[in-house]
Amino acid sequence: MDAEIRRALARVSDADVDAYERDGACCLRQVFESKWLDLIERGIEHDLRDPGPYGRVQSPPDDPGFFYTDYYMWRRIPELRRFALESPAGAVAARLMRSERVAFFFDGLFVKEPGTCKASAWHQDQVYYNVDGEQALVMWIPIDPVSADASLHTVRGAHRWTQRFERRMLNDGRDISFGEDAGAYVPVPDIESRRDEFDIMSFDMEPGDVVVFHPMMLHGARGNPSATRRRRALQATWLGDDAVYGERPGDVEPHITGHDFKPGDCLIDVESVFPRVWPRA
Ligand SMILES: O=C(O)CCC(=O)C(=O)O
Repeated sequence: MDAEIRRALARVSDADVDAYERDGACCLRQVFESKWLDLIERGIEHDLRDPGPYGRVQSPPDDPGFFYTDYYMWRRIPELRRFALESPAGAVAARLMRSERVAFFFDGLFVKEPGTCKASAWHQDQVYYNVDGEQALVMWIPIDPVSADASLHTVRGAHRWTQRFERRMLNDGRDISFGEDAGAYVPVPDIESRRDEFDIMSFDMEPGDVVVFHPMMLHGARGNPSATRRRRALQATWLGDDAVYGERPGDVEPHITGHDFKPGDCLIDVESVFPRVWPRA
């Protein structure tokens, strides 16, 4: 195992793995060294200059700031492809998921410029895409210092709740479930106006820190109240041994393309769609 991977894995204690399993999320400190943060920053700026087909402005025109998202950047942007395939992130994901093998699924971008009011509504990620199974993991990687108020918020233990919450577009709140199974989704509780009823976790974070969370976790984020500081975060999602194709009613985001999967098919066996990042070749 190379020294860089050893250093990253040394940042993940047994207590972190237990917290991830028990709470559904935890914050790991100083996992990514500056060379990876520089690469991510260059990749993010590349995407902002040259948005991809999934790039979207999420804030309304009268928002004093600017909120932009994108996904599947790794397919177009060499810096983000390199981070996905070559950084120690895959090894860290393997340890947290206790998975023998890890494949990369997709990346996402969440940029909130200073003064942005638009929030990221509370949601679960896994209901948006065709992945079932326990061994999937999301990393939220800010490249700017971010206060707990403006960073990612998760509800402790919500990955074990049985509900699947309604899937809505971030910019206009449109429900994207339809068809006969659409009724399986229930409204997201109004967490913002009843925050003290929920056990909400959030962290002051520095570049290099990462929040890892299970994709069934209920999570969201406020705007960026800072007058001067940008809030740029890369999201990276990884799949482990038990991740299989699952059906969803209506629209999905992101779409899985490049292979005709059937429900129950093991995803990480298909390396042309989900590049294997752990163990290293
Ligand atoms: O950064 C944000 O505002 C939201 C992030 C998020 O929802 C995600 O990573 O799935």
